[in-house]
Amino acid sequence: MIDKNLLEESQQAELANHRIRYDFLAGQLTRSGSDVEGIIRQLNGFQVAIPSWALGTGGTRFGRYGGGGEPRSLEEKIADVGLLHALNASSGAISLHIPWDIPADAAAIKALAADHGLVFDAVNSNTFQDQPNAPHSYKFGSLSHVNPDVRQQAIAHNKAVIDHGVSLGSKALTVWLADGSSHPGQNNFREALSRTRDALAEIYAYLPADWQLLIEYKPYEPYFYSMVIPDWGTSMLLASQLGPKALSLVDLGHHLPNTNIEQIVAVLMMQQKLGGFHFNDSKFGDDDLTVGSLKPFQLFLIFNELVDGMAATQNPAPAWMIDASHNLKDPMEDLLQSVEAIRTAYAQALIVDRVALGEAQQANDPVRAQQLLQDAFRTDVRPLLAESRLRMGAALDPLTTYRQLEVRRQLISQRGKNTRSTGL
Ligand code: PSV
Ligand code: MN
Repeated sequence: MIDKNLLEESQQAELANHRIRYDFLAGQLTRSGSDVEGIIRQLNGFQVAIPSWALGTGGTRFGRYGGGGEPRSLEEKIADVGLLHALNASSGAISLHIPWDIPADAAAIKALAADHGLVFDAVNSNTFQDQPNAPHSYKFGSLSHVNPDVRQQAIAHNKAVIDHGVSLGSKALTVWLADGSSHPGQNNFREALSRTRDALAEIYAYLPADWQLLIEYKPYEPYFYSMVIPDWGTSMLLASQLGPKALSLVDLGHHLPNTNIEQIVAVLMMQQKLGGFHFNDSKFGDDDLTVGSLKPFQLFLIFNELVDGMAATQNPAPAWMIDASHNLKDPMEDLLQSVEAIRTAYAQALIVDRVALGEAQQANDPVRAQQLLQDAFRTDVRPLLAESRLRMGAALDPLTTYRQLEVRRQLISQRGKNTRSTGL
């Protein structure tokens, strides 16, 4: 846990600088019509879940280079997320992937998380890896499999994941299916999709009344010819057929290059079907790069639609999560950078002059519309984020504090150099 006195001491010198920067920005924004206190309140309430598989080092099929001090258990993963949350006051939720992280004693795990100020976000099922004692293999699919026994095994797993989630206080199940084909002719597309829909309907029927089923899509990987749920249209089709508790989940890395993701967001929200978000950044595919590191403007445009959609549609509040596995960076540093990028895009979207934008659209004035978006995107909102953290007792600059307090060195000395986390 972070010692609050040490935290305060470490940033004492920076406080005066922050004040100058914040007062200047707040003054500027107020003059141009923004409600700065309202924005800070919205930022304070914005929490991005950390997935339990993101605290360890990932790898590729060509190898893995561990970073040291990785959490060896769910308890240590919770401690790591707690640490992030203590630093940024924005990572107050954890999302479990089962069976990578099965809570043996749910009450104790829930209490431990609460000690760190954390709640449990959506639980994720895993039918893309075979489990040691499972009678059936998912090599040729899970919910779409031609064999009803395999489908039943996958359905039972999803129900068990819901049970775990209920014991932890989660309110949603995220289903990502690795089902698909790598060879033309291998699958009957229509039959694979209708088997999937029927299997999802069984899982849907098992959901508690206040739960949601979030359906993720992905165009390729692990299969390279077809995926059963390749795109948002198929995901929304399934969600619409299943019922109001089923919604689509957008993972930024699950789009082909140049896809207009912000438009997908807008349409899903218009249909009240945007249930969740997995953040990452990518150059080529599902690259799991740091959020906002390559395409910050796209991230801003996405948040522009999210903010607009949250005000203008009846879409329920989506579940936010980072979905990335880190190969080179210290995972905790990467997560701090990712959360900061998400909050930056959110804050920039909050300062867009929406009335003027609507007028520009009505007047068919693309120059003015572009100018309005650029004004917001080019505003350095970092003092707003720092102010929000300061007011919540967190760090002015989480990454600098993380390094100053030598957190990773301490984790390595407690846990060892060669620990390995469950996950990817
Ligand atoms: C699949 O690529 C995915 O985005 C799904 O959300 C999985 O649950 C997660 O990554 C981890 O494999
Ligand atoms: Mn994902």
